[in-house]
Amino acid sequence: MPIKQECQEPLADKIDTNIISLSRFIIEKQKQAKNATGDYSLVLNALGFAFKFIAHTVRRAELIHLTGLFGTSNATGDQQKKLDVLGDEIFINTMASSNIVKILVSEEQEELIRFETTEGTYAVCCDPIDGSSNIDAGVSVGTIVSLFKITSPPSEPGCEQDVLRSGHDMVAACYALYGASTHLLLTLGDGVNGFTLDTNLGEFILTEPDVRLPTDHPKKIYSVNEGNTCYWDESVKTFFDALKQPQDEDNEPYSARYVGSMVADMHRTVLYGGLYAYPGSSKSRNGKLRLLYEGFPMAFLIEQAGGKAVNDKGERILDLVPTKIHDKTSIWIGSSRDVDKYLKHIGKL
Ligand code: FDP
Repeated sequence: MPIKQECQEPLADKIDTNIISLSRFIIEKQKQAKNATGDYSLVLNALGFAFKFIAHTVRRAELIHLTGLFGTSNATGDQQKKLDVLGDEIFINTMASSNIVKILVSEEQEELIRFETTEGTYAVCCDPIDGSSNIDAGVSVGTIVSLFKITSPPSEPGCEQDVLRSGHDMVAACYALYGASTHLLLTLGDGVNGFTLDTNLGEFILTEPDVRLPTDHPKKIYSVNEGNTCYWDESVKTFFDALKQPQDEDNEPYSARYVGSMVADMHRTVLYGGLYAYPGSSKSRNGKLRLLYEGFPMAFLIEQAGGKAVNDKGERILDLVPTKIHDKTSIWIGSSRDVDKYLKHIGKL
């Protein structure tokens, strides 16, 4: 049957029938882990489902009247959008039904949520819809998550101490970016892997294995809200002024890029390299970003991809320990070369 054979060859060339879905990736990781109980896989699968649900909702937001304000403020004082509230609800229900998550910290909830579970051994900290002030303009938003294993027995009720821990205690971190496609960047502490949501298959597919920040991207980028310049310390102002001048390495100044949606700015930083910063200012000494569900997970991902993350004082973000669940941190994060420039500027290198 020569005709059949002619069809098969080109098709086999184009379509990869041995793709790695997020579910397969998780199962393979579980097989590699000694004494795995399957709990970790359950919680990662629950997160994957929450991202798919939010992606689906964000895509339809305008059609189902989910744009605009909800009319309330969240735990951190920001005006809540309708999508913020829905994203939060999706997270609460998905984590509760996993039966393996004991504690949820959400940007949208003042107090941590304790789930009724006898098997819960994980704490999830999340910003369900980060960058939500951009939603109505159709700009990419994202979800950011840090995951901790709880050390107290499942029978004991969860408490704040289960998450008020050093960033080194995280067992996983990830973000989902709802852009032209939905991307998921995940670290389990052994590198970073990137997945893209195939909406027809309903699966995240591994598209960027072993992500590393580039060291040779043609553009050097800094990313910061320069509208805050008048509130910055002199040292921050002089640092960014210097980046706008030709640099020693190539005689070219840096380019500025700022979406104002942290996940979008970080995804660009992962792909193109560069420096993202949200420094402290006279308005807010610790900047704006939250340590538990913005600073920690982004620092874990960036370090695992070969970069660095520090605060204004040059302290490593992962060394910090929050004292309250919604603590803020200043942040300088991205390519090692660029974070090192800041560390040299403040005399810490
Ligand atoms: P948003 O308030 O829209 O949710 O931490 C939240 C965040 O967005 C980040 O995603 C974003 O990078 C930052 O705030 C933007 O803050 P500015 O508007 O002050 O630049």
